[in-house]
Amino acid sequence: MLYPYESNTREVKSLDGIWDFCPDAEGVGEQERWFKTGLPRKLHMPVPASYNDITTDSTIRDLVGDVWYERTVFVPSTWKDQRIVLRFGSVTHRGKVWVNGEFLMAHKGGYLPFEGEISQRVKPGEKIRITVCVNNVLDFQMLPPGEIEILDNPYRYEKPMKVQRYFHDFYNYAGIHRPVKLYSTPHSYITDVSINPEIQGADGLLQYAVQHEGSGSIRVEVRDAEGNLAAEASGEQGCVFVPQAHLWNPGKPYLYEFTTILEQDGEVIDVYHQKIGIRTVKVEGDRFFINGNPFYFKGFGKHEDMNLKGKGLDDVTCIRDFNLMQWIGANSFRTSHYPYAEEMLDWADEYGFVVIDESPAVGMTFFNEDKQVFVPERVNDETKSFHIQVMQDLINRDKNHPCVVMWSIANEPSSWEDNARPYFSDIIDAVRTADPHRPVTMVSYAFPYGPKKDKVADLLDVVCINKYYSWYEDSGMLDVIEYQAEKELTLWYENYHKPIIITEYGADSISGFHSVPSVMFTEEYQIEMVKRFNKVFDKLDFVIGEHLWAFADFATKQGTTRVIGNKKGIFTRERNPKSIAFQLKERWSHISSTYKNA
Ligand code: BDP
Repeated sequence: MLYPYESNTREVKSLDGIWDFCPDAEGVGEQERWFKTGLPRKLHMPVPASYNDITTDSTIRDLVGDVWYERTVFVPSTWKDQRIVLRFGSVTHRGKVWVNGEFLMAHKGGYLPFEGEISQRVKPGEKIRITVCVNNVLDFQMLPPGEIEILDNPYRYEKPMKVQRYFHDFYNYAGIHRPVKLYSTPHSYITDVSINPEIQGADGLLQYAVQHEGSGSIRVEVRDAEGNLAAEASGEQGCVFVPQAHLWNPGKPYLYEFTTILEQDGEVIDVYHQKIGIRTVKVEGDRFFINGNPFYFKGFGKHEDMNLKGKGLDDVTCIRDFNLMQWIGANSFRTSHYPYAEEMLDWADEYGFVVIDESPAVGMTFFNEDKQVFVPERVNDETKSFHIQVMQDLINRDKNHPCVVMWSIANEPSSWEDNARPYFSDIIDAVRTADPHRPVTMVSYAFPYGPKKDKVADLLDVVCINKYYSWYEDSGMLDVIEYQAEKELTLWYENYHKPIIITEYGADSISGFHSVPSVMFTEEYQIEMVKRFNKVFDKLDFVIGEHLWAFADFATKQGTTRVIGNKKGIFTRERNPKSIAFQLKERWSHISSTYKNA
């Protein structure tokens, strides 16, 4: 799905701002036709943002079920004879949308965009009422999965209580998380553009394919960063040859503008501009190559997470994060554990950050041998079809971003279960069909068996491992790290002969907690742990990357192991450095992006 960028044939109106909001814990809104009557209660709710931390009402923060948003806006009077589209960047986890009381569309899945045409329902120059019902329930057919439990033990509860259980370690924020846009296109319009770059000597070759509605012919233009025409071609698909191409390199990005033009009888009908980069990715032997150079991943697993805004897209945090990642000398991050906002990937393209783009398949494990996940009553064929759909939508959304170098199909599933293999092998096949050009990975924890019982790793291009020696296992015993890390990573390599990225390692540290000798939760323990892991990475040639867990502290559900959230951040939730940040900055200043260049 194309991002709604403006052009001289397309206009965009932002619907971000304060919407009316009404909780509906009992789920009566649809039956009572709130989309016709208007919301019975009108609280103020900013969009984009999670609704959880905005009010002071715990029944809103902890609500399991529906909430409603509503807003009236003018459709610009200049949009006569235009196709008009309403688009949501993400609604977490399910959204239903009505326009002027009439049902428009429904979407499942909290981290990808959806849109609907409303040209036939609205009149330019008039006001429209948009009503959205948002549902935050997680079940085993959703990504991430979850389970509703009814607590009805009369000895403990006065009346039955509904609670949302989930098995991932970040707060189940919900709401309209990403920008809402109304946009116009001509009635004949460009629907999709796919671009795959190749490098031939000093030149770039862009294989492209365009889809459009309505008649007309296609022409494409490629302009350099100064706006000079670098190449052009005609036809719905073909190759554009860019002589003496500037490459998009990690830390040294160069972006071209790729313009797609739909014309008829010499008249321009529709124009779509997007930025693209010329770069290649390939995994060969023990190396991950970007533009033919071996790449070493230095960076983080991140979260979309901020005080008050929760998972709402926040430009301030977004740009601050890129500045901090540059300051510390990182070159990459993983969109743990779900697809991030499209705007964030645009910035990664601009800043030259390399991205591992992850699906929302997280928490598909109980870390327990006896309780299986991949069984008909839990993660089943219906989940798999949805998972495949999510991967296809994700690839379709992000395929043209040079920053995206690899797809991650899941984080820490029970990959030792027999049924995990057919499940993930179908997903991997679907990903490879949708994008034959990028490698595929899955992030493993491999609890409790290491590589021996893993049923999926041999199907992947890169093995990604999360490890917490001296934290969750052997807590407080820093001395075990080097022995255990070297042993287990070597075992993974000997089993699969694939390059390995450590996609998570880290310790909670509460900013301001200190001790000598170090103890868990102090800033010193976090530093010592990381140093010991690093010694092993430096020794093992097949380790091609290190991503700390996590970039910043973040919110989680409440529990005895979390003190107001997960504190494994290298930065605090407010984006200030902990002591470990200076240690990493020093280390990474000596490690180039092509470190371990064989
Ligand atoms: C890993 C998970 C990550 C958690 C982390 C932790 O991938 O989502 O936040 O553990 O416990 O296993 O800090």
